[in-house]
Amino acid sequence: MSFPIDVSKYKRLKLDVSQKALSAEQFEQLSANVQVMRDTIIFFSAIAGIKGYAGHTGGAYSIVPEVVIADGFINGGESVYPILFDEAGHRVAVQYALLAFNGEMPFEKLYEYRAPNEGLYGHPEPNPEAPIKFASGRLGHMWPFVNGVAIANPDKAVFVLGSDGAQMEGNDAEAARLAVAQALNVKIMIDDNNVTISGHPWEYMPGYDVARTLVGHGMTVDVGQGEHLETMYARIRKALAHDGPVALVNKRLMAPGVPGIEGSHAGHDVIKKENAITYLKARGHNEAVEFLNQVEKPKVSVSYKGSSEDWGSNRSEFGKIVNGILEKMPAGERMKRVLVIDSDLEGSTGLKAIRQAHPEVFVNGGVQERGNFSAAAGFGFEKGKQGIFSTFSAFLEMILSESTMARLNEANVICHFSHAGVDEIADNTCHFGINIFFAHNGLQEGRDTRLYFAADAIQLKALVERIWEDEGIRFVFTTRSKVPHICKEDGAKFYEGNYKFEPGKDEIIRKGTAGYVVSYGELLYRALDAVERAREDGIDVGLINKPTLNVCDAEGLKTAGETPFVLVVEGQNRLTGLGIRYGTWLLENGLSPKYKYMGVLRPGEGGIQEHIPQQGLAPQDIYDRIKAMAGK
Ligand SMILES: Cc1ncc(C[n+]2csc(CCOP(=O)(O)OP(=O)(O)O)c2C)c(N)n1
Repeated sequence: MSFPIDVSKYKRLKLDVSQKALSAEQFEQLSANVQVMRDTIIFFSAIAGIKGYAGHTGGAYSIVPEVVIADGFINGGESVYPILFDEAGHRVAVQYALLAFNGEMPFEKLYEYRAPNEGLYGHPEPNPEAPIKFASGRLGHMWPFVNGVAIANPDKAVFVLGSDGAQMEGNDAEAARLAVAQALNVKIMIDDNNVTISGHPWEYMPGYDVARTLVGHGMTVDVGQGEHLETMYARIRKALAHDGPVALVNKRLMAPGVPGIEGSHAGHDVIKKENAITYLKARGHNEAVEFLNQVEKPKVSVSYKGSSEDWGSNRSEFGKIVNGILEKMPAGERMKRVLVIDSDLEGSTGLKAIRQAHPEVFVNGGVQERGNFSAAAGFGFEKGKQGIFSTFSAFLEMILSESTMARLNEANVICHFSHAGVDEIADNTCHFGINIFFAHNGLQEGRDTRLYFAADAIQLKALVERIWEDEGIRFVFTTRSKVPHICKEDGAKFYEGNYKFEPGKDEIIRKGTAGYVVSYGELLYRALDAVERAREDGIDVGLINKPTLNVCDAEGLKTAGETPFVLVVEGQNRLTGLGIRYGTWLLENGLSPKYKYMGVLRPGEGGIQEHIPQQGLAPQDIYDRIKAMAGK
């Protein structure tokens, strides 16, 4: 089937900075281009949604006018750096659309948005399959980088696509100051739609004003209507004609004109099939509707030896567990003792349940992890009080310096970092939470900083309840993916009943004599599957769970280290994870079994459950390694 939207209506514009207004013909073409590109984005992002790859429609759809105009100036041969950098990388669908419309990629490739091994990743990442020319995806990281591009290319203007969400990050304030002080020729076009993931900034962050903030930094700021194409053209042209940094603040609703998501934070995510169909039908794209009706979600059902058939979502459980603890506190005590700060990801990190049940302790802190972490830590400055901070594990890399200062201030914080590892990280490499051991940066003789990673939801409950009253910084990790429950040899759930979590203690899941696999988190049940199969094959290999990641348990170490081999299996970066430490512990303790460690090795290649096998961490890979180490 050929591409079901008539894309031939799109004609790339050639724009000229000396032309103050669009001709009637140019205006017509611009309008047609905007419409057909928007229809295309709705169509192909909906495919990813139906397939279960998630994604983002509204932001990409919204910024099409400025993308098409800026691209027209590049095509017109103006002195503009030929990349439309985007600080809000989740809007990558517009970049893929532009590649197709500019003939750099076949339109049919768009069907593969966020699919595994196709190069159309959840955020921009340069790769041979989709010729994206920059990487983005962590908010607040692009403008500072673009400043350097502008310094390196003093004869060119450099565009950045901005968003009101990304502008909350402190980095953007720094970037604005540098751009102003150095008179950099950066043109930032900000989609100021009053929508981020968990709501409307004007409601949850009253006082925040993108334009006034930038004026405060000394930027030349031009506020206008994002949906008014003539003035959008005139404003971009004027910004290009101006020597120095300019911010165009473009006001518009989220996903203007899209039924079901216009103006709503639901528009941030991928469009639902029903809404896409209503939209496409209204524009006469019947073939596209037919196409969507035929797309199916790939079915996957797997079960793992040694684990339960039922699965739990640890990241969602976290909120419920905290609620359970809060409920046991006298109501008047809660606000005095606990502060929960979300960084615009409450729906993903489980904090939403806390906001709903206990709004009195909850703050929506917006997209500003560093400040939010420190505020949580500052709340926990006094004994008996504690802050709870949460975001994705990928962004742990952002708060390291703050955690050092929080430790020196003897602050009490529980940090829930969800989306650890790579499992089901559809957002791809920039969202991999693989450097969680960076949090292990205190001093051996200083205050404890503990890293905890439960293997299933039952263990998580025991763990959080146990460490709640501890002091200092406690990092609790969960995954995006669900996990089954770990079972005993008789099939009963391992962590049910009288189980008590003991910080620092390794746990023997299966006893062995031939060697041991040491694992934790989302790799434990996979390792268990491999261990069970190896045992069936006559290799008496054992399995240890290491839920306290950064403490050497001498007893657990001895149990494993006195057997012929030890294999560490983890979903963390092989260069920074447990594997690089465990070998040292063995040697330090006079133990010298054969030693290997498996972890995350390479950038992602999209998809959902494909990530773990792509890293060579599937049960079969673990099984093969066990066999090799056992000499079988
Ligand atoms: C450093 C960092 N923190 C958090 C996120 C998760 N995140 C992705 S988009 C987003 C906010 C979206 O708001 P905005 O950028 O204005 O985009 P829109 O909702 O308009 O699409 C957040 C919190 C991220 N990608 N990077």
